[in-house]
Amino acid sequence: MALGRMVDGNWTTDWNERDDSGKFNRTPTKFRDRITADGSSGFQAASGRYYLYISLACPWAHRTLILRSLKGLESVIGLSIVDAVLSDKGWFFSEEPGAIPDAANHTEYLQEIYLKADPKYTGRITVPVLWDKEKQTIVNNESREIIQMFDTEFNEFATREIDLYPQALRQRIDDTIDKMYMPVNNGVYRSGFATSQEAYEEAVTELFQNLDHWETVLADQRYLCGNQLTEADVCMFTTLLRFDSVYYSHFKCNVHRIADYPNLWNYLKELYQHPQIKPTCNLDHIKRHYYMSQTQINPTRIVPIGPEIDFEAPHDRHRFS
Ligand SMILES: N[C@@H](CCC(=O)N[C@@H](CS)C(=O)NCC(=O)O)C(=O)O
Repeated sequence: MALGRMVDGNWTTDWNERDDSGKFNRTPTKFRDRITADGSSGFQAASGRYYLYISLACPWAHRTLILRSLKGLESVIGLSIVDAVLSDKGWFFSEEPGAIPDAANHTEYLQEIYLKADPKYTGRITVPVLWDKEKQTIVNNESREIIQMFDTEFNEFATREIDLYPQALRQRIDDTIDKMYMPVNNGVYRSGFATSQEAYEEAVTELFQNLDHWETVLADQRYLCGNQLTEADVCMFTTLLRFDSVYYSHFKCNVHRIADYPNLWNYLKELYQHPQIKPTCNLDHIKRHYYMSQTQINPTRIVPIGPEIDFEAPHDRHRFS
């Protein structure tokens, strides 16, 4: 089992996103079209037209599942969930618990979707993927853009009234997501995928400086951008959820646990217990994915039993209401 990518439509396992100093450099995603409510982009919001491919393990894909759930778009946007563990041809569909086969294209491997969209595709085969059944192509494979489309362009179809990108807070939400991306969301990967001591230490130091910062922010307000849940919280949540079970040990992000930060920990429990978020969380897929797929980090593929974490324990965030 090795991480792979496509080069001109051919699968190769010579995966390498590190520079000479051992730093992990994430390659930008390639499909960046936009669905709009009025259709001016060529992709009009509609019910039944779009289909989402995700992994329950992946923090980026998890963001999109949460938005689909919070907005109540379950019957509007179709869903397939890949097997937790990567195969030697990347993500694949299975019928293991939690997984959902590909009902839109009936493929076996996610790479087939990328090749349908672009037979000469070069790049990684990542989730999330938002597929357009009408144009038979990938609209977008960048989580941050997908959550925004679900949030702002599907209001005609949403069955729950919630706005996680309110006009008055947009600049603040964008700045917050930008600010946490490198040190936190990507920071855990920069730490875990580093291949030099210097690159690792730089990433981990920045990560914990940033967690310390958000800990103080959450001492004074309920959510990252004030007292209202926004897209920024969804982006932070999916990283925090995986932290103590995976990033702390597998990615060596072990200066502190999230459970050691009173505000971050209570904030994490509050979000986990949200009735539309909890059903999207699957710690079994999360743990098996990282420990069994990233064999360059964990060659034995043994999945640790612990730690025991009680996400259901009472939280104290009501103090802000
Ligand atoms: N920038 C992308 C990142 C997506 C991403 O890296 N997904 C990972 C899983 S966490 C993936 O699919 N990796 C499989 C691979 O690279 O082979 C986003 O935010 O959507």
